Amino acid sequence: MIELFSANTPNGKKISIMLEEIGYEYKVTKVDLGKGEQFKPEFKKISPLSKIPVIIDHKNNKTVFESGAILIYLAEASGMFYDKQNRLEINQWLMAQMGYVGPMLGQHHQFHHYNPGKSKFGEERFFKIAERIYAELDERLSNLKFLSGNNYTIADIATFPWIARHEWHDIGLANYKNLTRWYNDISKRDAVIKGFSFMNKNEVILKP
Ligand SMILES: N[C@@H](CCC(=O)N[C@@H](CS)C(=O)NCC(=O)O)C(=O)O
Repeated sequence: MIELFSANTPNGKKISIMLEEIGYEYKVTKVDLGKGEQFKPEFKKISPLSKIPVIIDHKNNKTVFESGAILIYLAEASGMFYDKQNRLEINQWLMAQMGYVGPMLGQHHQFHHYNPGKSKFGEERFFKIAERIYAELDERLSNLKFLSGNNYTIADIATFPWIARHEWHDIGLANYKNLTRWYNDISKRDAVIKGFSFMNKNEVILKP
């Protein structure tokens, strides 16, 4: 049994989606970030940087933090969504999500969605970067079904919950037809629908 320490954020949703996709039994332990629960000493023991998500694999007595590392761990354990023949490609797109797509869109959320009017520079900078990310992903998907090739992988699972915040981004997802096709294909998956609403059963995936 996997215990998932999480919150209802894109990084949190990556792991609930993956757990649904691989059909593992799991239990969610909510970490209230607003209340600062991530800084509690007992949580820091399993998450040295005080961040969600974290998993404990109780069967193997293993703890894993960092969403990319968790996805790799679960993909290796289940043998799913991390094809050995295509690992170099999958790793690149997974790392691009971890080091670029997620952190940049996260900053865009901070300046554009949560704190508009506080920093013109920040708003403009991250709006432009977010636009660039949409265009780059759209281009990548112009002749590929998924980010790492023609199969759905952990790179797509990592990226999807970030694009699912498209309403906050105000970029106009529908204008990016390849990215929209990818988004709609993933949105229809039962495991994605279930994993996406892991903390709020009424939460729906917004259409482009
Ligand atoms: N690189 C980390 C980022 C995780 C992350 O930023 N988590 C946020 C929520 S989405 C968090 O726990 N923030 C609380 C804090 O930093 O105090 C991962 O992908 O796991």
